[in-house]
Amino acid sequence: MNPRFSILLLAAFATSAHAQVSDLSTGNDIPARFPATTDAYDHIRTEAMIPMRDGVKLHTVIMAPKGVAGPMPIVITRTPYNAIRRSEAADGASPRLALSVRAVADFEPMARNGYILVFQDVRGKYGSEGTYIMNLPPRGPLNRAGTDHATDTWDTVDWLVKNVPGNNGNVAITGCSYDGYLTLMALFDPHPALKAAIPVNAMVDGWIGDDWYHHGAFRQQGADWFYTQMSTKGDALSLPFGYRDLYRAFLDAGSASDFGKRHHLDLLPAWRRVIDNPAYTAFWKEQAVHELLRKAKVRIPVLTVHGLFDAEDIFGPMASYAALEEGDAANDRNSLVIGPWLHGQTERFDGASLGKVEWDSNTVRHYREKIRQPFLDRYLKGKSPARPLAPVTAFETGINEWREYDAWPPKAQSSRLYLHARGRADFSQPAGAGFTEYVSDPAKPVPYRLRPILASYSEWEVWLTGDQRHVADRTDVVSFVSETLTEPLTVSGQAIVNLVASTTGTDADWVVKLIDQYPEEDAARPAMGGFQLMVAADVLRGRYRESREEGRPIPAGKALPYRFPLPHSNHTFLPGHRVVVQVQSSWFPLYDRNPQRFVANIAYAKPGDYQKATHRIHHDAQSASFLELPVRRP
Ligand code: PG9
Repeated sequence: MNPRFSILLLAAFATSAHAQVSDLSTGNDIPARFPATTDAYDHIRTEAMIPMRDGVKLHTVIMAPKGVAGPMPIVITRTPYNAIRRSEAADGASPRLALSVRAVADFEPMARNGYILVFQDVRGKYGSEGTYIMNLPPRGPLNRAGTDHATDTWDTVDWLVKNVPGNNGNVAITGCSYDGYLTLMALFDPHPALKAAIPVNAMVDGWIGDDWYHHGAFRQQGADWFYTQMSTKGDALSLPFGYRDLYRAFLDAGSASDFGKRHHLDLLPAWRRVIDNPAYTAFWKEQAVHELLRKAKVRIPVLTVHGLFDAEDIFGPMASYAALEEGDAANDRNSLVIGPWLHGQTERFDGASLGKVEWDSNTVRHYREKIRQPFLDRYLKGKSPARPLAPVTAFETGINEWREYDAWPPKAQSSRLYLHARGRADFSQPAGAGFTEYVSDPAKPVPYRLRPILASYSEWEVWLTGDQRHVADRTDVVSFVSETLTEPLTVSGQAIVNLVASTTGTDADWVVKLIDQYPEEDAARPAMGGFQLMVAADVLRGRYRESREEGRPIPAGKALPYRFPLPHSNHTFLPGHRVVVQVQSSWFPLYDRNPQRFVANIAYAKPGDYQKATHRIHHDAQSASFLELPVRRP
């Protein structure tokens, strides 16, 4: 062997022998610095800690497309749900901006059209400094600090336009749900560079009809949101229900507060604030975003996005739109798009169908390309749209077509659909005496969707389009059904429930659903035969029938009026279909059970408070029960 070669071999052997015995515990497999492979990126991704006026720094991800000619506008999303997650592809890292922002917010058309995208963690969450207060109200009686989400947005916009290379000085803010609420918050003190806002499915009022209560009935199923969102600064914990079927999980626990205690929710200040404020007192009124917006004199163009089947914030968007509309006398700044969508649909999914119901076209793509992008291009790039955006663009379900209106709701005639004996419904007033009776037993509440009710979010979000036949034959659900329609019936706006009802108890919930019942057989869509689609539905906690501010016992046995609006709809009941009104007194476990015996706060009801009660829906000449339907003529 060549002596030189053998020396080399020896050296190699010695090195490897040495490596085998080295002390691994002194090293670190994670280097102090690792340069991510960003050369192939079509954008520049940076992270910054942006200082607010009180010194708190907010963690911000900035994604600027490369190679765009000319300065670019900025679109910000502020979130309590993790700015990093908002800016990363769900199915693996991608060098392409358009793919990266598909994860939670589908901003692909913005990426393609040369927009800088910015995602920021709100105070106290994920990478940001400071403390977190759920839905921190604007500065005022409920927030005495010198900062709020409006000032944080102002400071962020100011920093971005001064520090992000290549920006054109025009900024928009958008976001869905909580992020939509944050979008509305920015309107209270807008930076001059803030040129447009797109609140999507925004939470606006926690008591009237969004996340926490609907007309006083507590939405206890939100418990897992509190658990995940506020037990840690990130989202390290998910609520371990210990049950496959949430129906059993909540029933076995007892009241909402008993359920909360089981899972230490009583240690979370926000949970306690919500369950300890069951009436519409100053606590809720002072933070009702639509009421605050009414006074705010907003001058910024706003495009409000509403989903007709939004399981979380079905009240907020329409309420904030209506409030902003009051300040838009020229009807040129404030616009609305209403789609056949679930909560967050426009951000996360295509929109050709929802559950089993088909819409015959990709409604979300239409929104992203034909509505959102021209709106942004107009206000942030000064580009005139090919076709001006209508003040209101609304999808009409049933007919499955887009419609344009000057205002919402469009002109309609209020028509009374009366409830009659033997489960009939029609537009004629009842003549004789009568009532329909059912026994509501809190020990066997009506499930709001088909059991088992899984904790899975994807099952939850589509429930409003679920087939209502799953409860139609229960003895504690009463149905009033119209004749088969011979002509189309279009309902645009809010149906108003007018029940005259009595109970043998001293409190009761009234759940009312307006349903489109499909023909028993449908050759075009055989699987939809007899389907019951909930067009609009809601609940009123009976104790609030006279005053939202104060719950009052119901005098047992007394027929009393209960009046409340259902969420907006824009629906045509087609010939061959029937209109159905279902009434029931529980919607479990989404809403906590009304014990049907008046107690000070239902969230703290004791096992002995829950009692069966017999409820009557009256339909005689003097005490008629009906739905006022906003019927739109073609
Ligand atoms: N609906 C959720 C939420 C909004 C506001 C407060 C709390 C929860 C959301 O999806 O963000």
